[in-house]
Amino acid sequence: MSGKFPGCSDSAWPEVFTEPAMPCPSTVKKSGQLADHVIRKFFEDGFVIVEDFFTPEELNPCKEDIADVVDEVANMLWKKGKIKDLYNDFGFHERLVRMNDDFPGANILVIKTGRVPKALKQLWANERLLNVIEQLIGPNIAGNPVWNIRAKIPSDEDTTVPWHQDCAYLDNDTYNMLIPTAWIPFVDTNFENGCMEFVKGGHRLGKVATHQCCHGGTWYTILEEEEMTRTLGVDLSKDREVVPVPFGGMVLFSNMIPHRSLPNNTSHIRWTVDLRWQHPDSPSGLWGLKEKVLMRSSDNPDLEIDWETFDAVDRCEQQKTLVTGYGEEADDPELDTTITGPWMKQWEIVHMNRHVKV
Ligand SMILES: O=C(O)CCC(=O)C(=O)O
Repeated sequence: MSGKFPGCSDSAWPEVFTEPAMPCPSTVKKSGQLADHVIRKFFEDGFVIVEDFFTPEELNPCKEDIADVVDEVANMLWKKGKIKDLYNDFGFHERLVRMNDDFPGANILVIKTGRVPKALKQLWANERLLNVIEQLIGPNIAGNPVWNIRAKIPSDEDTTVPWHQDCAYLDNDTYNMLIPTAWIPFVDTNFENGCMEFVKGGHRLGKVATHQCCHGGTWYTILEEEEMTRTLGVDLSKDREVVPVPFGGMVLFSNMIPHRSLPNNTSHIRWTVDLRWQHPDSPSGLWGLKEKVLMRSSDNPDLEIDWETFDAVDRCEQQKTLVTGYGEEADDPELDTTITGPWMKQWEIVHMNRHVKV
């Protein structure tokens, strides 16, 4: 970590692997910063829950922007005769469920949204949130290009994500980096509506277990429990933890920690976003397909975030270019509900479906 935390020579905390050593506690107090024991828990367990962080004023505009994305998809599907109604009477928690009943995969079209809505940009670069990220990776911060709006509709295989380490979706030049995620819900999340489950300490060896592709009818990688236990030295009978997070809270987690999300057994959508950050001098992990976006620079306190350049590249479109021939062709690209990407070449294909069909 030399040079990444200027002025910090404290070696009291062991380096686990190259980047992810816990930085020295900040001597400068900034708004939003978490207590040292919370930061320590992130490094020790691989994740930490922060129950009360965001105000409704910070989260509600994101809900409004997401509702606008749903509205755009609804109007597109309606014009093409794919849904029976615009379902305007249904709100944030249900409209997409109705759309999905008529056109399965409507929620994937929302997930594939290429540009970051304005309020999500504000959330991603939120001053207090960046002060927390600074506690994890230091004062120079970029947004990693992997971000997702997750519309987990009830009983939906496509949004029930099996065990994985996030690094399994990234190029192996990121394997010695810390890329923390903030998983931020727009509803109270719990066991019933499909919150996350983590395997405590699974990041500590700094290893990436062998994943496979693709799970069920989805584009997700698979980390088998036996492989996780063997390679990451975890004991699933005691290390797993289901992590409910209320509206206003978040869970911060490491790119090395094994985790999954549970099924949504309610009648409402579990809306969340996951946002990632990294050191700006390190690779972006997307095989050169899309670059990170600089958010904070210790040399330039007046930095303006260049969202225009970031928005100009659609990650889902770019990902396809490295796996040509993968995924079923859609007659109409606007109705394409497949997701393909380079991780499909990184891991053995043990199961074919419409996303990987070659
Ligand atoms: O939100 C989910 O359902 C899964 C999120 C996840 O696995 C991730 O952000 O890496």
